[in-house]
Amino acid sequence: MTPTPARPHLRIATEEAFAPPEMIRLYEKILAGSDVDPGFKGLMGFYMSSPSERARHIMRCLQDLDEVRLAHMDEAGIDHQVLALTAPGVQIMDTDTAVSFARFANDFLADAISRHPKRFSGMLTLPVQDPRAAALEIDRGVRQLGIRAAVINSHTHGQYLSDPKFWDIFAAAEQHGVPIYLHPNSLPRNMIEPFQECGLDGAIYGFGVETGLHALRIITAGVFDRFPRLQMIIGHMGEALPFWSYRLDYMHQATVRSKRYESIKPLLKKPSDYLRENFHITNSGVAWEPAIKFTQSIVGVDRVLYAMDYPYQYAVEEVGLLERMDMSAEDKKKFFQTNAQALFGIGPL
Ligand code: 1DF
Ligand code: MN
Repeated sequence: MTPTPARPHLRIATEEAFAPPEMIRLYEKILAGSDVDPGFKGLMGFYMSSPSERARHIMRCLQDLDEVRLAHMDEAGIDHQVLALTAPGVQIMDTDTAVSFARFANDFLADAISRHPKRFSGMLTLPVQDPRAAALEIDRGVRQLGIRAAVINSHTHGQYLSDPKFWDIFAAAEQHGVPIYLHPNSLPRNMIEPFQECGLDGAIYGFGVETGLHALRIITAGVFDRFPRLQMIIGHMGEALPFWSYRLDYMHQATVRSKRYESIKPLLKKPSDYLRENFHITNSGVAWEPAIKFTQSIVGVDRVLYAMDYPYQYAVEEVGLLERMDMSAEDKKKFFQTNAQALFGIGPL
């Protein structure tokens, strides 16, 4: 194999998952209960019980924020990880548990960052079920823990952030300059069947469809007209939304003009304008030069960032593949390092 070339930039990976052992214990209780969410059972229920090598490797890596993870980062040439509590995080829990566990998980994350400040930064977990508490946790996380981004794992028990009842979260994020990473979740009960019966509900396709839908719902609900400075992040090459831009713009306008739906109202800008002005896109799971360059051409080179999706896609060879992209040294440095430093407030490393 061609060795990974030396480079004039650091590598910051921006969608990297962890799980405190205490959360795995809590998930065991949820999975032992009645009427378990089928998506949760199919996802975390699988990883927590499968004897397969992949599942056991993932469970071990998720729960380590010291030797194992740092060794893997060194092996792959990753200088710094932006950590996020793995999906579904606290969003599968009941509201009271979500509120208290989010605080625990964020303190746990802040501890790991303080043990390895050059290697880790992170995103706050939010108890979306209680939007006021989630807004307060953004405030606490920024002021007390020094964490300057947040993650939301798509829908919460089938509910979407396009509903104004959640918009206290957006108000707090905008006020604090906290970008929100809209990360996939397993599919909600009312969507999963046609995906799961053919095995396509997970990261292979279902995640992208559902998270892309969620991002679009946020756009078409007018969230960015109400919160114009709010920044969101979406992974997996924008969950294909850049590729949809032309059709989204054309059909959004046509739908508004025909007054076909109460819920599709006029927006100040075209859907693709919000992608360019309110979204950052990571290449998590997609080490593919044509898709990365196409996305840069749609949203600009300052808004496309590197991510590995450790430990779900711990693929060391992809780092070299991305280093060898035919791209200027300046743009490559933006992709691997400086866009992430600016967005997540990561200082000199
Ligand atoms: C998987 C993929 C699981 C991603 C994840 O979290 C995840 C997977 C539970 O392959 O089952 O974050 N991903 O982002 O692609
Ligand atoms: Mn992920």
